[in-house]
Amino acid sequence: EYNITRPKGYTVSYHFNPDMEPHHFGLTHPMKPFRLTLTKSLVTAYGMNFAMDNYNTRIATYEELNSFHTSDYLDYLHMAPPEEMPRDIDNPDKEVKFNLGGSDCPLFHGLYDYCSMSAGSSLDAARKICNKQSDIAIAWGGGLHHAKKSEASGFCYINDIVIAILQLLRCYPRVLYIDIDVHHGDGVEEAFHSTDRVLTCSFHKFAPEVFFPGTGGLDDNGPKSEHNPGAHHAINVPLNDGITDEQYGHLFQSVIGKINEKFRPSVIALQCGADSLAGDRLGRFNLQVQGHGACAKFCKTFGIPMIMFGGGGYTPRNVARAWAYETSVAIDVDEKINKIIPEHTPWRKHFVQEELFPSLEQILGEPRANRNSQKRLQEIIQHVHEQLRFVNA
Ligand code: ZLS
Ligand code: CA
Ligand code: ZN
Repeated sequence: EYNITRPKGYTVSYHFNPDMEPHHFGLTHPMKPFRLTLTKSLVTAYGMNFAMDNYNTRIATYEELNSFHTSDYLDYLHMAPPEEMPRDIDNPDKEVKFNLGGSDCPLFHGLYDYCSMSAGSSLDAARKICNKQSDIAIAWGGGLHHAKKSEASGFCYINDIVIAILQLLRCYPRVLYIDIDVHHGDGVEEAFHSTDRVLTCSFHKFAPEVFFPGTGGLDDNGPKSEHNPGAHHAINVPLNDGITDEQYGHLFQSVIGKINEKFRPSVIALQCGADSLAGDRLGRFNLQVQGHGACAKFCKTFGIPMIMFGGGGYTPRNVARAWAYETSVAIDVDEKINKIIPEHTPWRKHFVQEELFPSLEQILGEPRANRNSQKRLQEIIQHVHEQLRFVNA
């Protein structure tokens, strides 16, 4: 309908597992797997599927999960019965193993399958990049950046990103990991803190004590020891509430532009957590779909292969719009879609009829007060540029 055709000269693949959607973290839990189906529907509604290779992904095997996670942890994740949940509530003192079964990382029916599906999508995407069948591979079901090798954390049980990057490292010398989720990408940063073959860079809201996970300060650049090749290969961009498209875009381009110059990555892994959008249930920023998508657009200008993962995102209709828009960036039809997506959403008609608001060009809702001064943002850029003096490809 919108005349969406394949991009010229490169291939984009979309990796999706429809069986993730029926999984539930619990009624009140902010993580809603149906946002993945919502995204896929929007992508298909615009005909974008005709411009990509579409794969229904397989589940990751135990051995594949074991490439990062310990057997102890995986065995417990596999066996832990959700039936134990009521007992936990009766006995709040009962120890929670591997941080499983609390309110952030509940045990639910089919948990292990759900995790294997998420990791399977990301791993399939990485393999397509490795064997050059794809130049941009999209896995919105992945992006679960907090999981540690023996611990669940912040809605994340299996770190599909780490597993996918380990796959990329088999075929490429250097991987640049970029994380635009509103939370710090601590699990990925930690997993690669002793190698100079992966440089991680997270942009996030930073307020230790009050905002999860509390790590990722400006001076956190990886363990600084003489013998650690990974020193200086963690870059963190700590931000305050209310940052705008304009500020974020400037920051992103100067930080990532410089990293690209110094580190010379062979491939990019971009975590597109959509909780950095305005109006997110957990987030604090004021990014619009266009500003969020501009990050993917800028990364694409480097002309190297790229995986795009999902991640956070707790206002499902906005998550779907952002990831559908970013899919359009990948296949180079964002100019066409740009005009359509922001205004033409399945909810527009309803909202207009109800006269709730006349246009969906902007994510509506009370914008948050912007607590990011130009001076502070300039200091951040300065610090990052200084850090990068120690990084050489
Ligand atoms: O990056 O802030 C925390 C930890 C707590 C406070 C909340 N309580 C429930 C547990 C202890 C210190 N956790 C964060 C985790 C954020 C994870 C982001 C993941 C990602 O986007 C990648 C996917 C947090 N923030 C908000 C909540 N948890 C939260 C909000 C509402 C609820 C409902 C379900 C559960 C309990 C009530 C819950 C958690
Ligand atoms: Ca982040
Ligand atoms: Zn997040």
